[in-house]
Parts: sequence; C-alpha cells; structure tokens
Amino acid sequence: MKVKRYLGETMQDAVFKVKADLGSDAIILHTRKIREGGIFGLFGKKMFEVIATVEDDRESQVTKELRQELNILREKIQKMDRERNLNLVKKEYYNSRFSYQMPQLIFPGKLQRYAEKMVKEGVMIEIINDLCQEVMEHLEVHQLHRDEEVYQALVKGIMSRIRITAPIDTYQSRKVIAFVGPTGVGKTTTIAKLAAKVALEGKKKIGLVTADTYRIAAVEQLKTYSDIINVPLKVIYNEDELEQALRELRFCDLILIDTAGRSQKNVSQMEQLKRLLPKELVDEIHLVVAMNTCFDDLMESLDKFGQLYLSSLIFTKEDETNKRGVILNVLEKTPYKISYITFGQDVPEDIEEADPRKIAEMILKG
Ligand SMILES: Nc1nc2c(ncn2[C@@H]2O[C@H](COP(=O)(O)OP(=O)(O)OP(=O)(O)O)[C@@H](O)[C@H]2O)c(=O)[nH]1
Ligand SMILES: [Mg+2]
Repeated sequence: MKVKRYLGETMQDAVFKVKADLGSDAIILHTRKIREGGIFGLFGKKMFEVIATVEDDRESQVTKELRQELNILREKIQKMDRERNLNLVKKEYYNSRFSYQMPQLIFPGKLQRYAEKMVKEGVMIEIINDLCQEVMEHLEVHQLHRDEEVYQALVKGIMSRIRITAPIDTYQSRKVIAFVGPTGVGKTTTIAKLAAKVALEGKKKIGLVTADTYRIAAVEQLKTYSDIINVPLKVIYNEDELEQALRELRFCDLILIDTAGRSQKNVSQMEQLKRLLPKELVDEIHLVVAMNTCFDDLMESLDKFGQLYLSSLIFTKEDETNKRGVILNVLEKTPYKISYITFGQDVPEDIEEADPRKIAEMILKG
C-alpha cells in the first residue's frame, strides 16, 4: 500500500493534489494544519497536510473480484426475492379461487405440463399448487426442465398424500367386514370380487352375509356368486339376525357383509344401518363410493356415512371417469384411508389393493 503526503494552501488544494496524483480511488488517512518553513516551526507558512493512500494493483484486483462477486450475489438475492413474492401472490390468488375453477396455472419448466394434466384429472387447484411448490422447493432450477425428475418428484408428493389400509386377506385374526354405501356404487360386485380372490388363494375360509333384502334380486345376485365360488351365504332380514348368522359362520376366517344401498339423505336409513352393524359384532366397515360421482355428492356421502365407524374407503368405477384426482381431493378433505380400487364389471379381475405409487402414476399419466 502506498502512503503519500500532500500539502496545499487550502484543504481543497491539498485534496485536489491527492486526486490528481492517486486518482479518485484514493483513501484519505489523515488531515491536519501545519506551519511549513520558518525557524523551529515558528513564523512558517500556514499549510494543510493530507496523508493519502491508494491500494496497489494486486489488492485492487482482489477488491474488483470481490465487488463483482458481491454484485452477482446481490442480483441472485434480488431474483430470489422477486420469485418468492411472485409465488406468494400466486398462492394467494389460487387459494382465493373456488376449487373447481381453472385459473391460468403458471409453473416453471416441465411442472407446467403436469399441473395441466392434474387439472384435467380433477385434482383441486390448491393441491396442485402445493404439490408444485414442494417440487420447486426441492429441485434446482435446471432440474425443473427435466421431465423425469419433475415426474418422480410429483409422484413422491402425491404418494405422501395417499393413505392406505392393509388388504383384507392379510389379517391374522378372524374378521367381520361390512360394506356400505349409496345405491348402485358396486358394493355387491366388490364383495363378489374380494370373496372370489380370497377363495381362489385358498388360505382363508370365507363366508358371506347379505342384509340386502330390500330389492328382490339383490339376494339372488350374491347367491349366484356364492354358488360359483362355493362359499356359504347367510341372509338376514333385520339387525337381530346378524349375531345368529355370524354364529353359523364361526368356522370362517373372513366374513363379508353386504348391505342395501342407502341414500345419505335418508336419516332413518342411516340409523337402521348403525343398528345393523354394531361394533361388538362387526370389526370393520368399508364405505364404497363410485369415482364417477360428482365431488359435492361424494363429500355428502362421506359426511353422512361417517356417522358409522368407517375403517376405509373403496373407490369403484375408476374405468368410468377421467377425473381420477377425486381420490386426492377426498383424502385431502377427510381423515380416511383407502383399501381398494375397482375398475370394471369383471369378477374377480377388476379390483386392486390401493397402491400409492399406482394412484400417483394414474393421476400424472392421465
Ligand atoms: N364400470 C364399472 N362398473 C361396475 C364396477 N363395479 C360395479 N359395477 C357395476 O355397477 C352396477 C351396480 O353394481 P352392484 O354391485 O349391484 O352395486 P351395489 O352398490 O351393490 O348396488 P345396490 O345394492 O343396488 O345399492 C353393476 O352393473 C356392476 O356390474 C366398476 O368398477 N366399474
Ligand atoms: Mg348390492
């Protein structure tokens, strides 16, 4: 570091000399008034002294580089701030919209394409927004442009939202399981599929009970299946007969109870169902709902059937809808788990245990 001394008749004069010699990057270290000439400092001329310095080349190069780095960092921080503010505004905007509206979703890179797919699959906007925000937080900017990385990150996000229960044929102890739900959603067909699967595996003895004596053909429907797969079927006409039917099926490891379709709007039917399926006799109740039902009706069913102690949900008729996002929506709005998904009329093929990865892929692949 060079340190130099400058004298001027005025302070401005001295500073002017500093600038002329060392340039405008000069640093003033010290100033003072002095007397120059004379005897022993007396009678000398009054002058102004300035001690100044300037960084040498090597130092100024380092400073330059540091300054450049500082500017880059400053720009990055400003950009991040702008992005964060933009995201906050977007989030606020989406949250303020009614779920079914399709606002202009704007996400970076490949996220945009998947966000649009999820909209088509009927996933609620707030869920899409949350999923995409999570991916944006976890992936670097360049990764957002790689399809596979974005896809896998979204699969992971969806999977973390899918809650499932263990398949009924994995239970260690004897279980009595009832199936309830609105009319025509596929309760009897689902029971036939499950009974046939378990019977075919041959590991468990299965028995059927039907409480659906409401429609003349209902008993016949289940009887046909029980004859084909060769499992016993008991018919009960009121709640008092369940205990006896279960006693008669005491040699069975798994007993599936079919119930009549019930409208969630009919309060007395709901009360009847509660009396029919007491906790002391029935271990689990699975609510069967069809995926092609409109979301509001579905939520109403969940609300009303929720008066029973539901263990899990079965989504049927996946093959009859292109709004598979309903599964995510329901799990977001309720505390339930899923046990099975059915996707056709064929017994026993068209049923699968709920699998979070498959559900995520189904929603993202469309
Ligand atoms: N496409 C399709 N049809 C299904 C599915 N599951 C059931 N079904 C059909 O839906 C109709 C009603 O099925 P059921 O099993 O009788 O329905 P349910 O809930 O027992 O009806 P109720 O006892 O009258 O309340 C039948 O034609 C079934 O073949 C499915 O996953 N996909
Ligand atoms: Mg039925």
